Amino acid sequence: MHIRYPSSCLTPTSTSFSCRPVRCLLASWLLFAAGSVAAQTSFAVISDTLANPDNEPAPCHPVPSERQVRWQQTEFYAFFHYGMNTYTGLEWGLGNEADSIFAPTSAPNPRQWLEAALAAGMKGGIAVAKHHDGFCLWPTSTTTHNVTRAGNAYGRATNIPRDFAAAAADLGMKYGFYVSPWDRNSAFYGSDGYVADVFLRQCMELAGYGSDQFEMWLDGANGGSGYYGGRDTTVQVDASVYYDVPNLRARVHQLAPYCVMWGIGGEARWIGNEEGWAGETNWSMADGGGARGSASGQEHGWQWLPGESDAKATTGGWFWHSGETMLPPERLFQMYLETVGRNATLILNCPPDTSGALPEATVDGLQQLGQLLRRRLGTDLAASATAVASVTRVAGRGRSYEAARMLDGSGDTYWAAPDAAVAATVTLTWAEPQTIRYAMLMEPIRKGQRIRRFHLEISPDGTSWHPVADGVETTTVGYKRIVPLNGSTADSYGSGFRAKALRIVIDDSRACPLLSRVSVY
Ligand code: FUL
Repeated sequence: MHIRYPSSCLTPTSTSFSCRPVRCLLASWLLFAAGSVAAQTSFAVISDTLANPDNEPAPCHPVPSERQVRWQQTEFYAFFHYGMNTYTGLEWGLGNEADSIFAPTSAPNPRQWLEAALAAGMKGGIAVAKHHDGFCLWPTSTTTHNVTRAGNAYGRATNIPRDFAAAAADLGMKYGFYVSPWDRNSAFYGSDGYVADVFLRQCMELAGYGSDQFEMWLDGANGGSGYYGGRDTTVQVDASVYYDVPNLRARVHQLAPYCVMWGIGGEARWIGNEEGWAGETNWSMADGGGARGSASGQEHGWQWLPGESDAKATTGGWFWHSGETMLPPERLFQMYLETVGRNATLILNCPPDTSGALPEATVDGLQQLGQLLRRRLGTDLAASATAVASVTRVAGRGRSYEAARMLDGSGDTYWAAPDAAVAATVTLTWAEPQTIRYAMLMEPIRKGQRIRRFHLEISPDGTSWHPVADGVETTTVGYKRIVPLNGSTADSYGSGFRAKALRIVIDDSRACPLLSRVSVY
């Protein structure tokens, strides 16, 4: 048997079979004593000895925090840019806007925003609570530049964080807030007082709107010209130290333990473009710099820093502008494939208009997107297939790793190869040929991101094989990878392929490969 030992996943805390000298000696002795045919059985014996009764594979570091795992599971969510700019037509307010300009023509309706997002298949949303202009969409104690001094009664009764959190809870959706570190209104911006007495307190007030929020967006746009309480000047800060991020993160997490601090918060990274695409190769690791952005991450990055792709669903800016239209559902579907389908999350911006609600065309467009997603990715043909793997890890006492674990609908169970394998093949076979268009793969990321190269093959009859997904960079998998079998995300529906079987060939992995789910559509 040809054994290749993975090098990058062995850790001091590893409790499974590993290359550390003592374990290797013990393993060799056991293998010798039991004879070569008992090699796999002796894994179970060893793992009992080493207090790994489930024979779990060792994590391949770095690994995500529980907070980052839950965040990644949100996958697809909405971005709602609404605020002072909605009423000035600007994208970046200067900070000198009179409070009275904020005057919604009816009561802002975050529930309507989230209902539309839900119809598109999104699992949550992030609402702007304060943009760079500094106007706060809740009655904050940190500045008078807030809704309590708005231009009409609808404005003065507005409390976006309160109503957004309540609507999300009602609809079973996740929620979070965008709070701009850069504040072009604040007289204190640039001083330590701004960080401690304004910005930190604003974040704490927002965290207080719900301990279950999943993300706080801490934008990377920082410093420049502004009103700054009448100073009308330019203020530059060094964002890497100015905001006292470690303290900010710790304080917010006391109130909202599963709230990922995005961007300068250092727990998730900008994907590096605002066009709705991630790299086909996309590692969830990087060497820091969450706000700087990277479409592909870094295989050898020291930190778990997963990518989020922010994109606009409309033709205008982030805020609503008269005359803008929705992008076609096909284009949004393509964005979905190129972000969620490439190990990133997608935050799709849908701006409410001056009434405080999403325009009808946006609601319609989101509904059509939801229909496309359901029609194309809603029926998992893998459910009626049988799965066989070329190699399978020996079961532990309370956990098994056979290929069927990829099809059981649970993200917690997974197929696993033995420690010594970094390549393997998994084959799905149907009783009758199926028409298939996409393959979806998921790694159980709690164990780290492992697969570095794979390819896909189909068989019309179960005996002859040919490659599919021509031209697709089938490298990383990560939390989720969706591969269009005709090779195109732009024209991915097509007539499909008739297949009696689909073979996933894992060519190389940082550590023994694991798959928690395979779906076929
Ligand atoms: C950027 C901001 O400057 C834009 O106005 C917008 O909010 C976008 C999502 O992030 O950095």
